[in-house]
This record gives sequence, structure tokens and C-alpha cells, in this order.
Amino acid sequence: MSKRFDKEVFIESVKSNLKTLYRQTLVDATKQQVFQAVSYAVKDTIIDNWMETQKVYEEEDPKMVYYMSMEFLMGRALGNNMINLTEYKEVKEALEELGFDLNVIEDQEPDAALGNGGLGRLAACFLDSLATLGYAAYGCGIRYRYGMFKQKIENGYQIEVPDNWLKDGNPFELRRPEYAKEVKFGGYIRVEYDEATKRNKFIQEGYQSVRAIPFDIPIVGYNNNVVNTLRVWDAEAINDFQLDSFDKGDYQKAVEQENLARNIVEVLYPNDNHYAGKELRLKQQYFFISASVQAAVAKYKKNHSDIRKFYEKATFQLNDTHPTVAVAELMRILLDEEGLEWDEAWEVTTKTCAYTNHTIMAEALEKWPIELFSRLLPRIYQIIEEINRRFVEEIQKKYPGNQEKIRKMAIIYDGQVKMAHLAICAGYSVNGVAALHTEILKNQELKDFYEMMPEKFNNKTNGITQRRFLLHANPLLADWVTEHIGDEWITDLAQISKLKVYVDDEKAQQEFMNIKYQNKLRLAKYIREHNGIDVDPRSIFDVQVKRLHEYKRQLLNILHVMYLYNKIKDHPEMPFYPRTFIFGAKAAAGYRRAKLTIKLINSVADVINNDKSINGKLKVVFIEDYRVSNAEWIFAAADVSEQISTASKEASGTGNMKFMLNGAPTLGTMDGANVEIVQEVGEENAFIFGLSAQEVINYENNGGYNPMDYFNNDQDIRRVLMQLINGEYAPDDPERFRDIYDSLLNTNSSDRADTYFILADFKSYAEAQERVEKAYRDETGWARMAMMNTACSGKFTSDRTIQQYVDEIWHLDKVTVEA
Ligand code: 26W
Repeated sequence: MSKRFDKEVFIESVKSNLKTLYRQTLVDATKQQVFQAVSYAVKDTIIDNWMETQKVYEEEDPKMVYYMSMEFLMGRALGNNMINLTEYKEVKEALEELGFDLNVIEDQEPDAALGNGGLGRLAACFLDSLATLGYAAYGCGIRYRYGMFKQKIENGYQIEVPDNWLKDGNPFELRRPEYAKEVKFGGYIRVEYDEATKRNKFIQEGYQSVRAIPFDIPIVGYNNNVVNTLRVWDAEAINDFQLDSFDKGDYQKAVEQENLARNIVEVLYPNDNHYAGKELRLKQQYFFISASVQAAVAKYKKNHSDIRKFYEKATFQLNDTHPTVAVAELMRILLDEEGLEWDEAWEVTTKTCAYTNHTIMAEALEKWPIELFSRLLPRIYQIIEEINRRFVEEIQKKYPGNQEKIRKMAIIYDGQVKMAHLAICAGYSVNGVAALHTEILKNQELKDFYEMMPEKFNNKTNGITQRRFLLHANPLLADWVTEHIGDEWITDLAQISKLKVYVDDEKAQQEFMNIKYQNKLRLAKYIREHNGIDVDPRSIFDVQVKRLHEYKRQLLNILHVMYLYNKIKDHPEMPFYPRTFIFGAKAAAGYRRAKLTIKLINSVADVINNDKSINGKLKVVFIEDYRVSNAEWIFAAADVSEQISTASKEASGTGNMKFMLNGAPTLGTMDGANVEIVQEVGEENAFIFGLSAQEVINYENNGGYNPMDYFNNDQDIRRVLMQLINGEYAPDDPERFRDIYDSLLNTNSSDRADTYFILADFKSYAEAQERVEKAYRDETGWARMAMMNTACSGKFTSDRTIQQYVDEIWHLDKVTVEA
């Protein structure tokens, strides 16, 4: 049972943890040891609620969602757990009494970076909202030994450093060997006729297997005693190395099984939106899916006898196509282990699985070569073949004689297994992640599927948790909001619209902007400590933080900085409001052009930051190792939110929502959720520019875009582009940025030049930036605009998103847990 926070008990618990864990006293303990001791003390409370929650689930037997995801970008747990237990301030005070600063202690915790970017962080926000709203939910994922790499910048280049996040131990996880599952790979399928059941039996032989061991991580709901579970799977060899196996002749196999277990959970693939087709990746997918589906079925069978009704108590949400093999794994278990007929198994499966699409980028689509797939997962492949055979039959029935439809929709075609097609065919729901994105899916990317089964398609605009991204990230603003409208916004963000009555109140404006200023000071200090660069907290903090990708157009941003610098140099007398351009981004390790863009940003920063003649009017900062923990500080300190993707390419974006919540207006294209942000806040409180999604799509379908026109007709653009190849930012190697220049102008690569319409949007972007400057000079006007952004952000809570998933897709039962 959870109890009210008792300071004395807490302090005793920290002390005794230090003693048992490290044989240390408070005076001698390192900060890391104090972090561990505090975490274990907090976990004590959590465990009580966790057990109580599981008990309620046992008794009430609610339907639950299994959120299947290769990625959970959790960030740090300690601060968030204290926030959701509503013990943050109490713990802070207790630690102060002991002479510790809670911020410093929190800083000891490594980020749980088990994700790349948007998709992984969305999964983390969803878990927070599910627990807070009181829904039974499991996150199912992989316990990578190494998460997202740590980024070091050396000589302006990105260096990837392994992230050994578990080296000091993870105080919040719980190893559960009693729930281990076996997962089989490879071998062949022997078919045997079973007289008793009059059915074929499919027996996998000559396979390798690993033992999947679950680690449970508590997901604490806000102030409601609910604790759900994120279950991440570790891999172990099934027979611990047996020396005598050498004699049995399977020494080789024993070694291979050891290696398989070691390799499978070793590292998160650091690709965002890029499918690489690696065999190990498919192994990872099947590994955690097989274990999770087995566990879900076993859990169901504990209290239910009719497996045909599985879907009444469980639903699987597939986070993009990465976990789609769940469809076939559930079929396998129902057919081969539970003895269901095909049609029965198919009914259960198609009432259980639902699919979320997070991208329309063609290079992100997962297509596995048949050879690889059938070798690694022979029985799963057989099942997918049969699903495909029946699906193709259905297509033929609906569109007699139409080969084109089959070519475009079949699950297996052209020697490949297409995971998106499998997910759509088997899922009872297919959703996009923002209104525009879903429309593009329906009318462009998945048009044929939408025509054939329109009832499956729906939109669920993404959201973010205000508990982490306001209450924890921005305590000054959180307190201020609470003082003005009460604290209900913490679990009901729609309430934040009550701030609208203050947007013209002079005192409120001053307070709001003063808080922004304090947060800018906090970030400036971080930048000084981590980058050795002094930034002026009175300058405009213009921020673009997100994964580095061409479609996100960090290049447009830095080219515009180069353009501004030229202007300032040419016209030193010109009025110019000081600006700090802040970037943060990791590039996939193998993405050469993205990495070169990082070098370009840092090279431009070097030149500009060291040019005394511009009197500090411009600064460029690249924040090393952008991740959830430093993101929290960055969002709180931003004046301008750069959301400048090529229209139609960013499915939703969620950073855009975090900036908005923290009072930074959007400078962006009409893409992803920006469209809905503008709808909420009003066009006059955002800075919109660039081609529309439809215009981009038209160019893509019909041609007619020629970046050379812009190069030839616009001096500013030409000058900036020439500076990419004249050594302006690479005196030691003028050819360094040639590839970037070529990508914009030359068609000798396989892609059309300027694939992402940077030159087409350049001028319109520059004009929008001028509007930003003008608006910022008007202090009252800006304060009003910033406050309007916070006040209109209510829609973008993940609580709203999750409630829509529950109402329109999952139909879960709400539970309450008494303290
Ligand atoms: C197979 C390689 C791979 C890896 C990751 C392909 C695709 C991905 C993800 C789908 C990329 C991703 O994170 N997408 C982002 O998802 C967010 C949450 O819905 C959206 O807000 C972003 O717009 C979208 O880019």
C-alpha cells in the first residue's frame, strides 16, 4: 500500500541503501552511489503500488494493450517517477537537508536511450499516459545492452561512442527469470500427420534457440497509484556452455547459440527512417515478438479457457512495421500450439493486431528478401505465404483480372516480404499519426489498401506528456501556470486554455517572459559548460533539435545562417536583432551526407562565432549528444521552434508540441502536426512558409522542379551555394562540402537534384525569419504570442491521443487502484 511521503523514513531508507549496496555512509558516498540509494528508496514506494496494481488487474480482468515496439526512448526515470508519485518537492527538500542538490543527483542517471527519435519517444509518452489514465498496458521491447550511441563532436565531426548505460546497474529494473521464454531460429519444418487430430503437425528441427529473459521496468501513473510495466527482453544462451557437448558433436552449435544470444540484444540499430535489411535486425524483431506473444498468451490462459476469445482481453498495437512478425507468431501459436483451425486463428489474430504507420519515406519501408526470411523463420514464412495466398485471392475476387493491384498490394512479391502489407492485411486498424499524414496515406501511399478496406483507416494525432515536458522540464513555468489556473492541467491539459485570459495582462506577460529568460540562462550555462561557447541570453534562441535527416532540412537552416552572415558583413549598420541558432542532432552512423551536414554546421559556427566584427549579433551552437535529458532544458529555453521539413515528409513531429507547450512559436512548413498546431494557435501566432504538401507531391508526380532556376536567378542563393565549394567554410579543403552542393544542383546522382526542395523554399523561409525578427522586437506582441502557444497546446497531450486510441481502437476498461 502506498503511504504519504515521510521524510524521516525516506532519509533512513537512503542511508540504509547506501550501507547495504555500497557499505558507505552519506559523507563518503559518491554522487552516483547517492543516486542509486535514492532510486532504490523511491522504488520501494513504487513496488507497493506495482503489486497493488497487478492485484487489481487480476481481480478485475480488464482488457489490456500490449504496445509492441523496437524502441522505447525513456530518458531518465528518477525525476519522472518522483514527479508522478507527487514526491518531487519533498525528496528535493529532504536531500537538501542532507546537503545534496537533487538536480545534481538526477544528473547521475544515464538516459535509457532505447530508441532513435520520434517513434521511440512517442512510445514512452504513451506509457506515461496509459498509466496516468488508468489503463492496463504492457510495453514490450528489447533490453539493448547498448542504446543509442553517445555523440562526441571532434574537430566538427560526429564521433559515435558506445552507450554502456547499464554499467552502474539500473535501479528501477526487475529481472524476472520465472517468465523466461524460448525463441527458435532457423532449421527446417518436418510435417507429420497426426492421427489423433487428423491434422498435420509442423515440427521445427535443427534449429538454434535462445532464452528470452524479461526485465520489468515500472511505469508510474500520475498521482493514482497505478504502476504498469515496460517489459524488455534480454537474451541468454539456452544451455549454458557445456564442455561435454564437444564429445556429442554439437560443440559448434553450442558456440553458435552462445553467440546468437550475445549478439541479438547487443545494440539498437541507430537508423531513423532508413531500412538497412540486416539479418540481425530481423532476429531482434522475432526475438522480442515471439517472447512477448508467448507471454501474452500464457497470461491469458492463466485465467481463461477459450483462446478463441483472446482478443476480448488483449490487443497488440504494432509501433510501425518493426513488430509486424507478431501477426504470424500469433497465428503460429494458435495453429500449432493451441490447435485452432486456420479460420479461427485468423479471426483471433485480425481482431488482436492493429498497426500504426509513422512514415511515408520510401527508404524506411521494411521488405525482407524471401531467402533470408524463410531461412531464419521457416514456420513463420510458411504462415505468411498462406496469409498472402488468401489475401491475393481476395484481391482477385474484388478486382478480377487486375494484375496491377496484386503487384502493388501482395504481401510477398518480387522476392520480398513486405511488412507494411502484412500489417495492413492482418490489422483491424491502420492509423496515421497526424491529420495530414493520414490523408496522405489514404490518398497516396496506401491508396489501394484504403480503397479496398477503408474502414480500417483512422487518424490518431500524436501527443506528448506534459508531466515530463512541462512539470519536470520547466518547473518555473509549471509553478506559474498552477498559480494562475490551478494544477488540473497536469492530468487535463485542455485546462491550459484558461491561460488565455492572461495573454494581454502586462504583469503576466512580464512574468512569463522572465521565466523564459531564467530558462535561457540555465541553457546558456549548460552551453558554456558543454561547448565552451558564451551565448547572450537576451538574443533570440532559435532552436532546431531532432534527428539529422535530409527531409528535416537542417541544411536549409544553416544555409540561411550563412545568408544572414553575408548580409551582416555587407551591411554592418543594418539593424539586426541578436540571434543564437541552436542545433542538436544525431546522424545515423552510416549516413554520410547527414554527417557532413553536422560538419558544415560546426564549420559555419567556427567562422561566425570567432568573427569579432559582427559584435556577437550571430552565434551558432551545435549541442553535443542531443537526448531526452538535455532536450528537457532546451525546450524550456527556446524562443523559436524550427519545424522546417519538406511538406508531406514529416509524419507528425512531436518536438513541435514540446516547444509549443513551453511557449515557443513554430517557424515551420505546413507539414505533419504543424498543420494542427497552427489550427489551434492561429496563423498569426506562428511563422509559416514554403511549398504545401500538395505542391510537393505534384512536383514529385509530374516533374517540373528545377533547382538550377533558383541558382541562376537569385544572387543570395547563388552566393551561399558557392560558399559551399570555395573554401569559405573549409579553407583547408575547399572540396569538403562538394557533396552537399552537388545534392542541391546536380542530377548525376540517382535522385533528382534538391530532392527536398531546399532552394524552392529558401526565400520564403528567409522572409518568415524576417517576420520572426520583427515580431520579437515587439516585446508585448511576442509575450502574447508565446503565451498563446502555451495556452493553445491542450490538444497535444498524449493523454488525449491515448484516450482516442482507447475509444476508437482498443476499447480498454479503466481501472482504479486505491492507495
Ligand atoms: C527500419 C528503419 C526505421 C527506423 C525507424 C524506419 C522507420 C523508423 C521510424 C518510423 C522513424 C520515426 O521515428 N518516425 C517518426 O515517428 C514520430 C512518431 O509518430 C513522428 O512524430 C515523426 O514525424 C516520424 O518521423
